[in-house]
Amino acid sequence: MDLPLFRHNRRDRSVAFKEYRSEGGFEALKRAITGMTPAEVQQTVIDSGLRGRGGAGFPTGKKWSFVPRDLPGPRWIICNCDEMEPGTYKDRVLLEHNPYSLIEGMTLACYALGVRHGFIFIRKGYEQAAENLARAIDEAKKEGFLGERILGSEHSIDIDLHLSAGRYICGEETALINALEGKRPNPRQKPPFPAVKGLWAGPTVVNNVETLANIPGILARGAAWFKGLAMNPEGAGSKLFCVSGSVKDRACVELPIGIPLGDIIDGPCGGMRLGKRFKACIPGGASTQFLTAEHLKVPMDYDPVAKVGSRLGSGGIIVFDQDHCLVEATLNLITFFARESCGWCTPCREGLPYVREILTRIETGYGKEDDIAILREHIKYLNYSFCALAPGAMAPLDGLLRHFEDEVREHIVKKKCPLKK
Ligand code: L3W
Repeated sequence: MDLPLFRHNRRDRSVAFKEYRSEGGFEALKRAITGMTPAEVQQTVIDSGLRGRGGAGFPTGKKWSFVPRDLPGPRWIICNCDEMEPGTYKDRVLLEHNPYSLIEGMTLACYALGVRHGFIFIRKGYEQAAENLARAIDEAKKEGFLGERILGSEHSIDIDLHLSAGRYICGEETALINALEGKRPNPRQKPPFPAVKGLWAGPTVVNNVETLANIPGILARGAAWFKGLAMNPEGAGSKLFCVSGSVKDRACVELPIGIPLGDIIDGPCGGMRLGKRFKACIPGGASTQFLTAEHLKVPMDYDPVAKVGSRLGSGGIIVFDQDHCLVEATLNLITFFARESCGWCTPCREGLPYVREILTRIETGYGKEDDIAILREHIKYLNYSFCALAPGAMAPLDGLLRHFEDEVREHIVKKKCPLKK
């Protein structure tokens, strides 16, 4: 199947500018700038059904339409490349193979929204991706696809690369905006949403790398083509799934939206490792609820996954087998979130270390029967935090208690982890 995101990829190196061009790269931008109005570009994205690929799945065209057009002063686009969600490495793979789709997609987004200046906020440590992007920006500028008077038109667009200071919270869109302004990266109150009041108080669209990298394909081949890529009738496009854990081949693969979960594991991932049995997986990065063997036929699209109590999230699938203790796995994730809390609000700052403490005592054989009820209460309390970090952290715990309460209770009754000798 001709899927758009990895189609220019070479096996073990980044595609070159010339190669990208000769395979049709930057043609969508050329056509848009010379023959489409910004409103037409935006309408095509709305019609395509593209949803945000960073985790929340918010409709991209709809987000763009929140940007007020009549306000004086600049508006901004930020590409969120602060990929730090445990289990998620898709944006890194995408950019290490091909930085051009993002640059072209971001330039198209700037054109559609009347933005003069865009920023790519990239995770510290993504050196190869950052190097590729810096080179791609230079090349695009030299060839007239970026910078002053693009392709001789009256449109000028610049893109800057900004290295994150390296904390998970910087990926939360409003914390990211604070970081970019040189402030401490605490999240801001929403509303106002960034689309209305964001960077330096101007309207700001924050989109994920994969989201923006999809725009050239949508403009080149049309909204109907994009919709038709999905395997389920209500879906649209392809999705990058980055799989880790107990599968034979851990890989980042591009597949149609709506492909059943089990087909990802048994297809490109070669099935389970060492003849192990599938026990559960986290479908979309650490802040999503566990899915179990009964969910292997669920189409991997936003609404079907939400219907079974989880989220498609970022597409970072972590697979567990029968020998994995899911109390320990959840504890591992909670430890990450407790460390990365910015400490701004009390439920998150105090609640996450407490949940970590309870899970530690359950895992090490010191759990008490009422710990399960206390954990359940905390899932409720931590949903009243300032931003999505704490509710996200509660997602795997919620899944653990929903699907594996017996395993948690067994730890408490046996006063040890039943999976450890
Ligand atoms: C204008 C409205 N804009 C919503 C915008 C909002 C944002 C987007 C989604 O967190 C999730 C989080 C992680 N007017 C609007 C509006 N918007 N209503 O739509 O908003 P929201 O609040 O649903 O999500 P969020 O706060 O952006 C994103 C989850 O993704 N996640 C995280 C993955 C992290 C990575 C990474 O490290 N790169 O991928 C995975 O599942 O937990 O729930 O732009 O402004 N009325």
